[in-house]
Amino acid sequence: MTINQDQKEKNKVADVDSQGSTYAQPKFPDDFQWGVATAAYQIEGSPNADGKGKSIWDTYSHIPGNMKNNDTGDVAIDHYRRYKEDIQLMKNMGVKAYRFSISWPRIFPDGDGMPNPQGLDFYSRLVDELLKADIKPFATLYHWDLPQALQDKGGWQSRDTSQAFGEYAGYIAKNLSDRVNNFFTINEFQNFVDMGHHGIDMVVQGKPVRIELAPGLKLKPKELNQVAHNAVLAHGMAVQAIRSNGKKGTKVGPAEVMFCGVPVIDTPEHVKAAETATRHLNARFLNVMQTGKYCESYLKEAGKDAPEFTDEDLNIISSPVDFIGINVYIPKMYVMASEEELGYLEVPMNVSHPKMLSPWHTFSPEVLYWAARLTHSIWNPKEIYITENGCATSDVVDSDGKVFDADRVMYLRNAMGQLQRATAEGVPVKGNFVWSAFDNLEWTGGYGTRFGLIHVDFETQKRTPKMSAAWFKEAARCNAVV
Ligand code: BGP
Repeated sequence: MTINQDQKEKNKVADVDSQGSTYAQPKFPDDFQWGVATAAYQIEGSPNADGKGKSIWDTYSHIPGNMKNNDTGDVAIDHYRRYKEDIQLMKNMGVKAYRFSISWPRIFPDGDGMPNPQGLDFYSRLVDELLKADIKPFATLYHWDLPQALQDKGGWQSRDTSQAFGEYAGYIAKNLSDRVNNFFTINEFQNFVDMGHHGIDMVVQGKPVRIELAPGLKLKPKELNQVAHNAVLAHGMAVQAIRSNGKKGTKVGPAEVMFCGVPVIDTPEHVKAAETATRHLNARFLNVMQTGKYCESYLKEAGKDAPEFTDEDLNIISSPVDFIGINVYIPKMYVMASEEELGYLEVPMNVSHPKMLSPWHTFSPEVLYWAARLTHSIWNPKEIYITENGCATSDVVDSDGKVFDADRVMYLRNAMGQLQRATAEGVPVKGNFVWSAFDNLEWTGGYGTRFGLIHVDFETQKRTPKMSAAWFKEAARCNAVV
């Protein structure tokens, strides 16, 4: 991109965020957290450093054909070694809260048994550095990098994995809860269960898209439902372990990808239809975690393929949480009221529906409002966090070394506007974590899909804050949509 001198002057706005906006914007509540999110495998690199064990992603990404361009997380953005510089960049961008994930096989190289003190030490140093930068740490315990040793013993098909996860969670709480006050158990149950253990075929704007994650299995329906059950059981065991090992006042909750039905029109009958759809869409995960029951419609639909479970399992799964974290990118569907048995009808999405860069990513900022509002009305948690939202755009570094991602700014402004609307109506949303702080390895999409507020040159590891980072800084400073 080349720009002339005049435009350059105007574009200075990307650098002069410190001057501040002058008009009144709708504010978020005073205690609202302006955060960014990342995940261990997507940024850390150093897969064998300091006694780390192998994860299923180390295995999966090295199988030719699994990843775009055969990319792997071996180097990623080298965050394991550059974490201090990265925290400084976040501080400069006005970040107040950081959601990162802990790599289970760094802590327990074999998944269970003997912990690896050097693995813990990395996260301990990371947390200290964050606190020094006045950034609040929010740690996710599982962002998909299962120790390969546990996969070899049956992975999430085995309830021993749920048990091992509980023990790992307790160990982390014991060692980090003196400085980390908030823990998310598992990231996106629906996605790692279904995409990792069956794969998903979607039709997006008329085109077929297949999405798969490690370990890349294709299980039968009953086995898949059992994996889902073992995942929520692991969550419940982790909640209990954090309660008994963590410092008093330590908070915990899930970080689930919210499958949200957005009502076509905000009228009572369509909103009711959206609630019914949303409850049903989250039956295996959020709904059972919050209610301690698998809903009838799910059990009926699953029939003989329903998971095996006990009442005691349901008690563990529904151990009380302090908040619900939801990752919100797209509505699962638009719905309207219907006389049919389900009580709702899916409204087809036009091919002309606007979208962002990723094939699955329709631009539907109103889902932020509805996901928050429906989480509140259906499950009524004390607090809600948006644990991820953001978009990939086709960023380029221009000849002046700048990245003008006006479309990401547009996306964030609209999404945050919708979230502000929810907080103004009294929905207890306590914070938002933009996905992502940095461009990174976007799973099977490799390094081609840039979600960061900070651009990363994957050859040189040079970091460049994008225009959206300046927008974020100003919005966080004003605690408003700017
Ligand atoms: C979420 C994951 C993130 C991140 C994000 C971007 O599902 O929790 O880790 O990757 O999606 O989407 P993607 O990389 O799948 O395009």
